[in-house]
Amino acid sequence: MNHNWQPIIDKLKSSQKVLMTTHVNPDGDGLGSEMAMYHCLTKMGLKVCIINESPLPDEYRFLDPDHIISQYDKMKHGLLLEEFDLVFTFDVGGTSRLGKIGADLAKLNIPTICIDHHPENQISCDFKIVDEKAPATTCLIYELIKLMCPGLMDQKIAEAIFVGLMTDTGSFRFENTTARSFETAAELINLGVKPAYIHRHVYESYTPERMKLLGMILQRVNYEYDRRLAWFTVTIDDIRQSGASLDEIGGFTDFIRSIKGVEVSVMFLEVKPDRIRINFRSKGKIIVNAIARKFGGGGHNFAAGSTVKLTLKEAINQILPDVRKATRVIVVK
Ligand SMILES: [Mn+2]
Repeated sequence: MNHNWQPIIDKLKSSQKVLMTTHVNPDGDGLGSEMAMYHCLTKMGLKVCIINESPLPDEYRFLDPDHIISQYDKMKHGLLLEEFDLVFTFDVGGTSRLGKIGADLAKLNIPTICIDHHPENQISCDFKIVDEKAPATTCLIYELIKLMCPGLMDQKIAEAIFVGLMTDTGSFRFENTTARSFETAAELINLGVKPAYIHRHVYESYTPERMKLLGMILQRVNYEYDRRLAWFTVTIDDIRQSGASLDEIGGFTDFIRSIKGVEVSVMFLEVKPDRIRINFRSKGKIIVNAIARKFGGGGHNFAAGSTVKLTLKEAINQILPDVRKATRVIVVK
């Protein structure tokens, strides 16, 4: 990978107060990018804040023992935004994915750097490094840090980078896993990363409530096209009944995709009676981000999502036909 980092390095060297943010419902890649850059830039002497639209999910708390990451609150942070002379957005393909903080930042004209790996990244900013071949945004951060300040690399930075690489490749299983992914992982392990420790925090810290909800969902997966398409709903009632919380639902769609024969899995999550989050996961034959884009979302070829202002029934009726159409194409083959 050969990216032109120099304009970004120059910009960083003339900045003092940096704000970092990532997409709504942040994942290991967005959060790992933030924490890796946070540690690097604070070591360089910059003042850095991380403010995200959504709360920090439990399984990533270990990355932030000092509570550096805060959740955006317009009353609390609104006026402070003006004080930053540089903004970083990580792992974000479109401004709407930033939530309210994105809308408020857009009014301020602060120089913005965007580092991402989503195809068809549409975000408008002053400096942009987008590489859809990068398995994770943290791999791009790793490249930047190695170039800009290799001496500052340490175990904490390596851990944050590893978290993004591990989660975005589905623990080195997904289509985006390459020889380079393993080479990077090996370098990070040499810097002190303990993969078992990271894996335990991220994947083995589920609450019994989340597992109860997953159990409920598993009993009523809908299969179509000889089980190639699997879709399911998660209602407000299900969440209440299980005692789980909305931010614990990550991973359900990946889990359903893992069923034998399933090529594509789709989740319809009722966030509110008129607000449905849809997740699409594909094993590799069906491209799903085009469908997500049609409904105001986006993502990667085989992992995408969108949120629509519709009822659950309306969302199913409007979106499922497109998934069926895409599935039919591979049935015919
Ligand atoms: Mn990512």
